[in-house]
Amino acid sequence: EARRAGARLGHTVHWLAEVGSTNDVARRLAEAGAPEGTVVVADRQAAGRGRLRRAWWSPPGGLWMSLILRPALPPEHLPLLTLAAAAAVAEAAEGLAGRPVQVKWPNDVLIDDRKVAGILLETVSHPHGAEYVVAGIGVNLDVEGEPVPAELAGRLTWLAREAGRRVTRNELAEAILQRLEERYAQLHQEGPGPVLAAWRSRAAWLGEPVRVALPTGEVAGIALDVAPDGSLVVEQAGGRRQRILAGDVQRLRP
Ligand code: BT5
Repeated sequence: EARRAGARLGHTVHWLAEVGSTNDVARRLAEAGAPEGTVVVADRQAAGRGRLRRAWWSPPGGLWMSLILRPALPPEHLPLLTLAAAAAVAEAAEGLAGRPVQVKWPNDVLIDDRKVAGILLETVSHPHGAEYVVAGIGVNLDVEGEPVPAELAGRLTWLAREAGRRVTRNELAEAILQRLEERYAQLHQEGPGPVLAAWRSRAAWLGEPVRVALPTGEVAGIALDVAPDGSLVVEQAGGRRQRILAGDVQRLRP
C-alpha cells in the first residue's frame, strides 16, 4: 500500500502484481466498505476489459488503475464522471508528454488520432440507495517490448513513445489523481459547466461528420456538442438533432 497524504483520491493505493481486472478488485473492496478514493493498480491484467465486455490489452508497463468513488451527484450527472476522468487523463498526459492530447466521446483519450487511454465507469446501485462507482482508467505508458496485437497496430499509441522519454507509473498516477480530484470536486461544487468546458476544449471531431454505431443501428450526422447529461448531440441530414447516450463514434472522411 502507498499513500497520497491528505488526498481525497488515492489516500490508499493497493499495488498488485497480476489481476483479472482492477475494476473487479475495486468492486470487491467497495462492497467490503472501502472508502471513496481507494485506488487499485496492477502490473498487468489477464482480463482487462472495455465497454460491452470488449477486451482491453493490458501488458506490463501500462497504468491499469481503478478508483472507488461515492459521488453525491444527481443520477443524470453520473455519465459526466467519464468525461471528467477523460479530461483529467488528457490534462495529465499532455503535461507529461508535451504533446497535444485529445478526448473522443465518450471515453477515449487520443494523441494524433491514436488511442493512448480509455476509461471504463461501472456504477453499482443497491436497493437501499447506497451507490458507488468504480472508475477504471487504462493508459498505455510503455509496452516493454511486448508486440502490439495486430488488430490494434496503428490504432493505439503509448506515452513513452509520444514523450520520447521514460515516464514512471508513479508520476503518471499522481498527475491523473491530482487532476481528477480537482475535476471531481468541481463537478460537485459547480455542476456540469466547467467539466463540460474542459472536455469540449480538447474534443476531437466536434463539428465534423461522424457515424455512431448504436446497439440498435446507426446514426450519421455532424457531431455538434456534448450535452449536460454527457450525451453526444448529432445533427442528422435535414436538421434533426439526436442525443446519444452510448455508442461508438467513427469519423466520416469525405
Ligand atoms: C475502453 O473501452 O476504452 C475502456 C478501457 C478501460 C481499461 C481500464 S484498465 C483499468 C480498468 N480495468 C479494466 O478491466 N478496465 C479498466 P472501449 O471504448 O470499449 O474500447 C475498447 C477497444 O479499445 C477494444 O475493442 C480495442 O479495439 C481497443 N483497445 C484494446 N486494448 C487497447 C489498448 N491497450 N490501447 C488502445 N486501444 C485498445
